[in-house]
Amino acid sequence: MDVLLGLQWGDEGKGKIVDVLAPDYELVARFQGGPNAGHTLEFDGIKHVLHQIPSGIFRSQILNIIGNGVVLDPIVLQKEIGGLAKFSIDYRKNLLISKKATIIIPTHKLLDAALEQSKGEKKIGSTLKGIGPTYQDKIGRLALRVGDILSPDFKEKYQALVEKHKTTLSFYNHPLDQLEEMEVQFFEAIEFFKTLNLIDSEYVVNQALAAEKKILAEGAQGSLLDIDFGSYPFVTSSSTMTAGACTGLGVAPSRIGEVFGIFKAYCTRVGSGPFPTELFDQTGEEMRKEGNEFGSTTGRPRRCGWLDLPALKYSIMINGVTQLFMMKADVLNIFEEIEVCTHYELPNGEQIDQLTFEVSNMDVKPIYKKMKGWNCSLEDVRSYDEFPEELKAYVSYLESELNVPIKLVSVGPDRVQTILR
Ligand code: 2SA
Ligand code: MG
Repeated sequence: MDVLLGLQWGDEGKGKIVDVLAPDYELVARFQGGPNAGHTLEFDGIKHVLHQIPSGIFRSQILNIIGNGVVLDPIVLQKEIGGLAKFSIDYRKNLLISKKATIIIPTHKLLDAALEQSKGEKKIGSTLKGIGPTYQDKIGRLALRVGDILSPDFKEKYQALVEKHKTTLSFYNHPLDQLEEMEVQFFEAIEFFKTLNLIDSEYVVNQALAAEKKILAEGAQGSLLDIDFGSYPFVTSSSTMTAGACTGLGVAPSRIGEVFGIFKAYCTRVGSGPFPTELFDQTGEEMRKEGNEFGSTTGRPRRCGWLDLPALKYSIMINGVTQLFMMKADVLNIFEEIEVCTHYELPNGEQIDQLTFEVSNMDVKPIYKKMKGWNCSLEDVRSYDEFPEELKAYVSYLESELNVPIKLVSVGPDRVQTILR
């Protein structure tokens, strides 16, 4: 099984790459996260954003699996499937959902909002999709799972959990007036959910591996948002790294093949938390505009900054990345000079290139290497040979620093603007 991951804070362009790689695979599986994800695919002049459904869904020969590690919102799923109607996709055949995936219930979303509000200035900047509270219940051994919806006492189990949530919500003085309407939608969605293909996905995945079928595990969010290795507490609540693909699908570590690490030629982040190379000036503003950096789930403007090598090296290390894919190089076309952060300077003047515990908890000053920009359009570039010298120099420099080959450079949103090396 190959794994595809974002190496930064999400939005690296994973959706586009899954779409490019998909023809080589028979199965595409999501292993963590849920409706907080926004994977954008563009083809035949159509732009489509997927949240919970794996990005292989537009290819009829691919089986798409939502694995046990995912937290699933039935209301969002019903809407998402509804949005696929115009593509005539046989989702009852091509979309399989693990009975062991966890269900997001309406009060999880209220709790997400209540917890964020209670944090004031220190809020995580969550997508308010109920991700944190749902994973909390999963680890706390309280959650409802997809398989539970088929049991006759589902409503009682649901009600017991809601009562617990209500106690917490009342502690935070959080209003419950939307709950009734949300519950009507939720139970409607549950009826629809029952008609879907609910399976024990670990068997399907391992049988496919035994039959030498090619599987692609599609990560969501990014390594710097990982619950263990991200900039805690400003992280998401799942394991966004290669190891998460093992637990989130029930696949042994020895079955992992290639690990594709996706990164943008610069950095973005939505939500709060440290971001050493963040630009607060005109340059950052231009990056956001040129890269159309707005959240695909929430529409929030993304924070923008130069590429951060210590962070990228860290993500490559914890994931065992074997191939790098660099996205959105064309966004840097507008700059005469490009900067890359090579080290962080600590308040005591020391320079380091590691993401230590301390670094995530203090203001560090990025030390930059300046490089000449290519400062021209890449629109018609179709091969590496046609790259301007400055872009070739950028790619070679990164490769020499990262010690992993950059196998693909994306120079635009279209499939043909994806250059293999
Ligand atoms: P959550 O909702 O509990 O997972 O939020 C916790 C942190 O994780 C960040 N996060 C994301 N960062 C980038 N992209 C994400 N998906 C959407 C997108 C986000 C959007 O593709 O654009 O539309 O705003 C994503 N999901 C979670 C989040 O910002 C918090 O910092
Ligand atoms: Mg996204």
